[in-house]
Amino acid sequence: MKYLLKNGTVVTGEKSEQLDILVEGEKIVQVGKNLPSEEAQEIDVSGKILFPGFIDGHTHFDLEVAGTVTADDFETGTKAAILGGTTFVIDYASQDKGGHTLKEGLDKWHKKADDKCSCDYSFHMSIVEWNENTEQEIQDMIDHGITSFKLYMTYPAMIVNDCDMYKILKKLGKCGCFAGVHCENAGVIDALIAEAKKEGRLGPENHPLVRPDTMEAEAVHRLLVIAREADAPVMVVHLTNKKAFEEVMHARANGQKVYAETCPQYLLLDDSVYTKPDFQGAVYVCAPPIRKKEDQDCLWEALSREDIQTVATDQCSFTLAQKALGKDDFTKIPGGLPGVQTRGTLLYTYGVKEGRITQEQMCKLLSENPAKLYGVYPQKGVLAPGSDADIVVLDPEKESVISAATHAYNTDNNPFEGMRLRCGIDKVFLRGSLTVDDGRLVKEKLGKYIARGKKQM
Ligand code: DUC
Ligand code: ZN
Ligand code: ZN
Repeated sequence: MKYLLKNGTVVTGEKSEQLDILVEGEKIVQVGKNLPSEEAQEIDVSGKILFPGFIDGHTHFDLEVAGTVTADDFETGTKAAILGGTTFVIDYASQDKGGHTLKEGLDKWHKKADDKCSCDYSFHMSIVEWNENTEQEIQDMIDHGITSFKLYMTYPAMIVNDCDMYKILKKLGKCGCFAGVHCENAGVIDALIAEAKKEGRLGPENHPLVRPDTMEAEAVHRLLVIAREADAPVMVVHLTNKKAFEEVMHARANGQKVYAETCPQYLLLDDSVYTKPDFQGAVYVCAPPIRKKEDQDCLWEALSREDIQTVATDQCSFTLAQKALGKDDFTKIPGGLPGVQTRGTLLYTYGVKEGRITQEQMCKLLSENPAKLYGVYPQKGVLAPGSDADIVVLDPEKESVISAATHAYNTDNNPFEGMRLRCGIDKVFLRGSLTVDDGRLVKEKLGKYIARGKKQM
C-alpha cells in the first residue's frame, strides 16, 4: 500500500515543518514539499501534527504482582498503546531467582507477547542474580537483540545485592549496553512498613509515607557510586523527585553517563491522591509513589532543560477488585497504574500546550531519545526516508476527558480520570499500515518483535 500524507506539520527533535510524507509498504520513502501523489492514496493531514510513532520504554503487561496478574496483557495493553500513538513498547521480561537462566525468562515473555500485539514490541531483561554463566547469557541476549537490562534495588523476588549489581553493571558497560534501575532502599522501607503496621496504620494513605523520597534518592546515590566504580552508564527509571534528580545531576557533573526516565503520573499528580476517601487512594498505589507538587515542578523543569531523556509509563494496571486485595493492609495492594493510552496526549496537553516543553522536545522524549537509547534509531524514532512508517497523526484541536468508562484498558479505574485532553490521536500508521483511523482501532495484532542494536546516545 502507498500513502501520501499531505500538508501535515512534521516534527523532529530539531524542528517542525509543513511537509508531505510518502509511505510505501512498511517504510517512509520520501519527506518533502509538494510531493506528487502518483498512484499513492492521498490523505489530507493539514492542521495535524505528525510525530514519529511514540516509543514506551517501560511497560509491564501480563505481570504477576502481589499474588495477582495485571489486568492488561499484551493483547489489551498494546491496543490501548497504539490508540494512544505508541507504536513500539519495550516490556520488562524477568529472570526468576534460584538458578534460572535469562533465556528461560525471555522465552516466558515471548510466549506472553508473540502473536498478541497490536504495536511492535521488544523486552528489556531483568537480571536478578549473578552466577558463572551470567556473562555469556548477557552476550546471548545481545545476540537476540535484547540490548537493555533492568535491575531492582527493592522487591524480594527481584532485588540484586551490591556485589551482583557491580558485576552486572561492569559487564554491561563493557558490552556497550546499560541497565535501567528501580531505585528504592528496600531495608529502610521494610522498617517503615513494620512501624506503620505496629501502629495500626493500614490504609493507602500510608503508602507514600513508607516509601519516602529520601529512600529513592539514597538508592539513586548508591547506584551511581557503584556504576562509577564499574565504569558503566546507567538509567534511573521512573525518577519521581527533586532529591533523586539532584543525585543524577551530581553524578553527571562528575562526568558520569546517567540517563533518566520519568512518567506522566509523577508530572501530573501529587500525593494528596492517597488520602481520597473510600479506598480510592489504592488506585494510585505504585512504586515509587506519587510525590509532591514541588517534585512535579522540578521534573517539568528538568524536561525543559533536557536533563531527563524520556517519559515512559510504567504501565501496570489492576482492577478495583484487585486493588481491594489490600483493603485491610496497604502493603498488599498490587502496585501500578495504567498509562499507555494517554502518555502522548497528556504530554501534549499539559506540556506543549501549557508552554512547559516544545513539541520538538516532546518528539525527543517520546520518540527520538528512546529510539537512540534502545538501539532502534533511525529505523524508529524519526520521520525520514528509510525509516519504518510508524506515524502518529495528532489533532491539536480535538478535546476529550479521560474516563475509565471509555478507555481501552481492561480496568475499571484510571488515575487520570476527569483530566481534560486538548488534543487527540487521529490516525496511527504502524510500519505503513493504517491501524488507528479517526481515533478508532481498525487493524489489530500487526505488531512484531523488534531485535535491537546497541544504544546510540
Ligand atoms: N512499580 C509498580 O508500581 N508496579 C510494577 C513495578 C514497579 O516497579
Ligand atoms: Zn520499577
Ligand atoms: Zn516498572
